[in-house]
Amino acid sequence: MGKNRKDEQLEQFRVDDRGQKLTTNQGLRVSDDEHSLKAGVRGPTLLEDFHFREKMTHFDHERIPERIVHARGFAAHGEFELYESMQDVTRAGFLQDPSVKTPVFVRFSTVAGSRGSAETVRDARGFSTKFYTEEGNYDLVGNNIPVFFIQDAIKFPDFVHAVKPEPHNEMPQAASAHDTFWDFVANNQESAHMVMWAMSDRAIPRSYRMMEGFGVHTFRFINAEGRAHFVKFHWKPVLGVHSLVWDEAQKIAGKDPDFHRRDLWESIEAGDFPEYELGVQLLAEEDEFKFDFDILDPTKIWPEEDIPVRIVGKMTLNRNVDNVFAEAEQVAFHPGHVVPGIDFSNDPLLQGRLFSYTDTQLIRLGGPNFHELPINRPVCPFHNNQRDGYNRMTINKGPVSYHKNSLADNTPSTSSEEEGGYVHYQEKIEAKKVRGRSVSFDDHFSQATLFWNSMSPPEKQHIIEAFSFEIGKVKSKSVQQQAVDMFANVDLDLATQIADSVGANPPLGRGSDVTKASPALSQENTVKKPNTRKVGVIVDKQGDSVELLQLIYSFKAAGLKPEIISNKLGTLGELAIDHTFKTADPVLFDAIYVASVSEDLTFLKETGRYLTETYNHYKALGASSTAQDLLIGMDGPGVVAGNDNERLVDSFIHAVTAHRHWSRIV
Ligand code: HDE
Repeated sequence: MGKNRKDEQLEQFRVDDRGQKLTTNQGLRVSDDEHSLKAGVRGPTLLEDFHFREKMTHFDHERIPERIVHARGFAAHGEFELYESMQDVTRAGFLQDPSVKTPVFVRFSTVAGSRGSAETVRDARGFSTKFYTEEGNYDLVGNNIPVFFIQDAIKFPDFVHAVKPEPHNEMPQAASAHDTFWDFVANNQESAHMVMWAMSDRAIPRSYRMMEGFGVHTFRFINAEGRAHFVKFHWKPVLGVHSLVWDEAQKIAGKDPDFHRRDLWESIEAGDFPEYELGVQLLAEEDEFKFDFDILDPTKIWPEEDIPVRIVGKMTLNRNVDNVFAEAEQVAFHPGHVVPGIDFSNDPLLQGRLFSYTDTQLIRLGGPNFHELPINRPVCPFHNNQRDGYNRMTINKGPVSYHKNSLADNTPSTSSEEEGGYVHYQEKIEAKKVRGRSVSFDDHFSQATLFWNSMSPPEKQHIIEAFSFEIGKVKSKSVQQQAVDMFANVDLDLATQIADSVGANPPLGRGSDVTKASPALSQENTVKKPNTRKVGVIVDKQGDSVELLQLIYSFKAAGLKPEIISNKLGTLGELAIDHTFKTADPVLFDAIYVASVSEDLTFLKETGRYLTETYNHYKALGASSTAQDLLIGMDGPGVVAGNDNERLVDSFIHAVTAHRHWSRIV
């Protein structure tokens, strides 16, 4: 893999300490790093021990404030390439020439949990992309859900206070299943649409590699002639959109709290590079008012069936970070980092974000020079008259640090639009200064119902169960009832089932008249591929090693990722056993295949546990001829056994590709 411009730039900051002499930060060689300087080996430590003081002081300052939201995240490097020039709609340099590859850095995150929280919690996921373009950094700071909880940025602190752990006891961590969140929801009903997504399978993704990304807001594209289009951004994962089941997600939170970063890291290390296609929905300016929703309202989608998604390029994540803190933690995204040809709309949520992100970096990264950190530096030159501040790294030469000047020939100089200078889109505005919201933002429920209508029966069932879980955890009966009554506006049957489950009164409200659906919203219609699916292969260490080798080969040839599980580590023929029953767990696999069994009772019990759990999570199960009896009683689709091992392997791969077998009765 060749180095792109960002890799080359980062290279000068990389340090490999291996094989080097230990020194202080001043470069002084250290003779002893085991003992502090003392007055006698049993005596007190001396203040003059500068080495101890420097080491300890640095350690004491190793933490920076975590992000107030999206604290738990992980990131990777990659590249973006364009399929076709987009010059018809935007003059953005990186969207002109399909032969140009733009380096990117992408950070995925959960929203509510703190930096050490589990990754598989029910939550939206952040999906932030920094494009290092020749015209400066462009940040697309999105989520895996295309709408948001609120319509005006001024409500963001309230929303975040409500979803975060409750302040009196700091519980629960990384969870919305508590009173203040649902109290906020019921009393701020613009949240209805996003809550539907948050209660759906979208909020428990199987992998960062298998979720969509959305810019959420309406942005603007402007072409070289100055013509503008409204635009919504989409990332579509090449592997399709897939989710965990809730029971599994909760168990993984304990078995492997790093599940999503491990998945991303391992895939990239293995060369299975995550890929996402970039899609845009475009709307001519004159069509702004043609819809039954306001295109500036961030609680609304543009249904793909009405405004098609034009697929314009692909992003490939092909390199893991060298250092999580230096890169994933210090990266500073900002929806206001734009390039010529991309501009904002008046979405009041977006407008507030344009303030918040720099403000948050000032406290988080300790001052105004965070753009100098290696991960944040543009790959193009940057020059201005900003000076000084904490941790300034650039050494600006000369006496001039002001504009306009004559001493430096009035440089750095501004650029005309033709020379690449950013010119804001000249939108005409005639308005009164008011605190208020347009009445066109008032319909909070139609698209929530559209989402509900678009779900397949199992997806609907999961939503009912998620609501029942979340509202069931709420202690206040009043809040429970308010939430039930609110969702009667989305669907009466949904609300009635939640009420029944949480012991609330049957909902007030008459349901919805909306019958429209958007099939693109259902995960049932997503791409399904076997690639990179993790299969736990259970073997008895006395089993047939040649048969196992053949099996593993067939699985790998189909794109699956087999890992071998037995009661003890060691080898079977030339294959290493990857896990014991205890070091792995069925929830960590997409499917289980029993290749051979032993008579040992513990072995049989553990295999039974693996199979039952996998069956209950609707995942594929397989057993070769000698092990097929273990599947007795596990009926329904996705369970494959038999005597013809070759056919069996094919049917098993087919069963894994289906992702889940919802029609199973568990
Ligand atoms: Fe953010 N958001 N946000 N947000 N957001 C932050 O910026 C904020 C919103 C999103 O991986 C913070 O650097 C306000 C929508 C992502 O580093 C902060 C509002 C969407 C990330 C902030 C929103 C997002 C953040 C905290 C309402 C989806 C993680 C740390 C107006 C389109 C970026 C930071 C990363 C992070 C403010 C709403 C996505 C506080 C005020 C809508 C993916 O500045």
